[in-house]
Amino acid sequence: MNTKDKGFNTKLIHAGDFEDEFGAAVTPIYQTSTFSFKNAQHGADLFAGKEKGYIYSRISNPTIQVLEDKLASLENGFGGIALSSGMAAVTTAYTALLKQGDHMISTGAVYGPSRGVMESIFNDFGIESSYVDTSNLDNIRKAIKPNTKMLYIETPANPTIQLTDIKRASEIAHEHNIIVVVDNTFSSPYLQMPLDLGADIVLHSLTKFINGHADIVGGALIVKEEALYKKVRKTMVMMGGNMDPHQAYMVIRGVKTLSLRIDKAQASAMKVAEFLENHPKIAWIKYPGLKSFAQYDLAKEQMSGFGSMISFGVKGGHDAGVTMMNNVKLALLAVSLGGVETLIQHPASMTHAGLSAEAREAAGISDELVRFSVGIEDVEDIIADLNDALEEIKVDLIEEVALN
Ligand code: LCS
Repeated sequence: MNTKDKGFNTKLIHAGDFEDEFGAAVTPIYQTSTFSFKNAQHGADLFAGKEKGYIYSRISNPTIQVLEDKLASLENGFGGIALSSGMAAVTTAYTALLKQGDHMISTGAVYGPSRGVMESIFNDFGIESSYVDTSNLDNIRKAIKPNTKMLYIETPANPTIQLTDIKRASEIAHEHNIIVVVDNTFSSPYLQMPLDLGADIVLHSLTKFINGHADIVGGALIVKEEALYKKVRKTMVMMGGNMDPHQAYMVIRGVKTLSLRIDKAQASAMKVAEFLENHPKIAWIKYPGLKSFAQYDLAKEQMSGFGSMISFGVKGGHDAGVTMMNNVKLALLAVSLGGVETLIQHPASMTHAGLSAEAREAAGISDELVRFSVGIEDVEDIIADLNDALEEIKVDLIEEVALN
């Protein structure tokens, strides 16, 4: 079905579909590594690109292609590239766009390993990096060097929920021919469309909102223009970070309910955020939908909804936060996010433990920060769970910290 002029929800269900010879309503899983050629000439023509078709599943596969075409349609890009994980998407983007002697600028508060792999592996290959607070556009301007080739933005950032102005940051980068990559994992295309705002590439950990059911790991890159798409795709094929057909089937299944899940989760997140903001044991909270959120206006400008990720600090600091996490019963104490289950975790000791204490501090990832991913359970139960866990924090613990 051609969904080019159709609405977002129609694209979620039908974009990328092909007509199955048996009329299957759901994309079949082509669980095959290789595809036979009709004859030697056919094989040669496929390799030479003279004919379209499938050769080998690291290069492309019908099930994976449905997902890639669907994601490209949802993000308004020329083409999608599905990968085995979000980190495979990150490292493929770095490898495709940067070579020895190049420099990249990135949001300081990115997902820990997106920064860790740059600083522990790519820097050793002679690629320079500057991690700055990209929420202040002046920091981007100041960090640009003659050899800067990539601006890598994560917005909202994991786990600080800090935003970067995609449109204006892209304008600055493009004045210097710098390619802009936006990690859109926290919003998904339902809430934020980076390519329409000026970015060149969108990155996803599909593990999160897009698949939404905490049952696979996957990643994707969606590229706006054909020439850059071909370059990145070639890198994926050579590096071998491809997705598997069964994994693609699971994501195609999960993404169909993206808007329903996000509508429900973000409505609950607003209520959870209001509850936490008014709770006497909460020291601070960051949620883009709260009027108290420093970048509320930017959130309204570049996002069509505020999402379901919240970060907060408990009075009494790290120890009080640990007491709370040890006492939730409904929320799972687990990393990852964006699934139907509510999750809680502690970035400084978990997702961002690989960063140095200085890098965490500079990025605003304090030891007391607790990250909360609101699921689609009944919001009254989510709030009651938080309330009960906060009850377990004894007031003298809070006072003790205040005295120190
Ligand atoms: N980008 C963002 C914003 C992420 O949150 C993650 C994973 C990745 C990329 C990497 O994707 P993966 O390879 O895991 O599919 N974030 C995680 C987190 O916050 N907890 O566990 C994983």
